[in-house]
Amino acid sequence: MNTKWWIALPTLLILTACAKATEAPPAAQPEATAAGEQGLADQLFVFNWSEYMDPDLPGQYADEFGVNVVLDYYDSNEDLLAKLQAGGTGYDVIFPSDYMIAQMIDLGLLAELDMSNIPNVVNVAPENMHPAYDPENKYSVAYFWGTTGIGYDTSVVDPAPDSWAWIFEPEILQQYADQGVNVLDDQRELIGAALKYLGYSLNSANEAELMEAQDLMMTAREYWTSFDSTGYIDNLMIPGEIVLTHAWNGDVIAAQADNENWAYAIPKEGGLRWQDNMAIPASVTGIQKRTAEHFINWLLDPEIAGQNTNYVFYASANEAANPYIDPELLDDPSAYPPAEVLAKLEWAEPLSTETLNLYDRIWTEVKAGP
Ligand code: SPD
Repeated sequence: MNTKWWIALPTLLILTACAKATEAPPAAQPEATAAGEQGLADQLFVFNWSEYMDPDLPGQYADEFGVNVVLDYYDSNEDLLAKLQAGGTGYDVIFPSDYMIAQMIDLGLLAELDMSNIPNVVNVAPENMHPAYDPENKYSVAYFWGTTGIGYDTSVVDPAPDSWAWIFEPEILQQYADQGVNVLDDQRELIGAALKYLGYSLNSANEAELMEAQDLMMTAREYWTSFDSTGYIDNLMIPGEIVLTHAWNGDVIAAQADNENWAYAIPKEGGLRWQDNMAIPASVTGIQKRTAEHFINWLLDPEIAGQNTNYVFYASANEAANPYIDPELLDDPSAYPPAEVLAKLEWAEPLSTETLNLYDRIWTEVKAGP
C-alpha cells in the first residue's frame, strides 16, 4: 500500500470502532473499586500517636468501603508539626492535641472540615465540643481526652508516688533507676511536669522559672533510663523493663489490663489535662479530603468509637459510644477522673514564638545531657 499509513490510520480506527459498535456490545470496563463507587479514594494515610487506634479498625474500614488505610506514628505534637512543616504532605488524617490545633490553625496548616460529610459529630459530648482552641470546630473534632501523671509497678515502687518528686528527685529515683525509669519524649509534657513540681504554671514563659526547670531535669536525667512516648507502652508489659514512668493515663490502664501491678497516679502538684482531635492537613483536597472526612465520620460511629475506646483505654469524647464501652473502664477514675481531680489540672496553651524557642533550646539541652 502506497498511502501514508499515519494519515489513513485515524480513518481506519473510526471505521473499525463503528463496525464494532454495530457488531458487538462494548467490551466491559474494568470493575470500579468499592471505594471509587462511593466517591472515595483508594488509599488513606493516617498519622497518629502509637497505640491510639484499635488495629482491627483499618481492616474493617477497608472491608466496608474498599479504602486501604495506611498508618504511621509520631512521638509528640512537636514531632507531628515538624513533619508537616518539612513538607510531609502525604498524611490525610492527623490527631493533634488542643494547643497544637491552635498553633496549626495559626500557621495555616489545617483544612476547614466540611461537617456535612461528618454528621456523626452530633455524637460528641457537649463538653468536648467548641473548645477554646477551635471554638466553632471549624478544623477539628475531639477524639479522646486524658491526663498525664505517673505510672508505677506497685510490686516495686513503694510507697505509691503522690508527687512529681518520683520523676525529678534523685534520692527517690536512685532506688529505681536500675529497674527502669522512663520519661515521655515530649517537650511540653516533660518541661510542663518540671514546672508543676516547682509550683509554676506548665505554660510558664518566665525565663527564670524555665531555667530552674531545666536545672531540675538536668540533675534527674542521669536516673532516667529512657525518653520514650511510643515504645514505652510495650515496655511496661515486659517485666523488669520499666518500673516507674511519666505517662499518659490510658497507656498505664492498658498495661494494667496485662499486668495488674501497674497503677496510675496524678501528682498532688497537679499536671496536664488534654484533648486529642481528628483533623486534616490543609494540603489535603478533593476526593482525598472527602475520604478523610468519611473516615473521621466512621470513627465517630457509636459502635466503632466504643470498640476503639475498649482497645486504647482512654476516655472517649464520643458520648453516644458509652453503651459500647466496657463499664469497668467507664467507672475507672484513672480514665475518667472525678471533677475535683480535673479541677487541679491545667491545659497547655499555645506559646509565643520567643517562648517556643526557649522551650526548644531547653529541650535540646536536656535531651543531649551534660
Ligand atoms: N498512646 C497514646 C498517647 C496519646 C497521648 N495524647 C497526648 C497528649 C499530649 N499532651
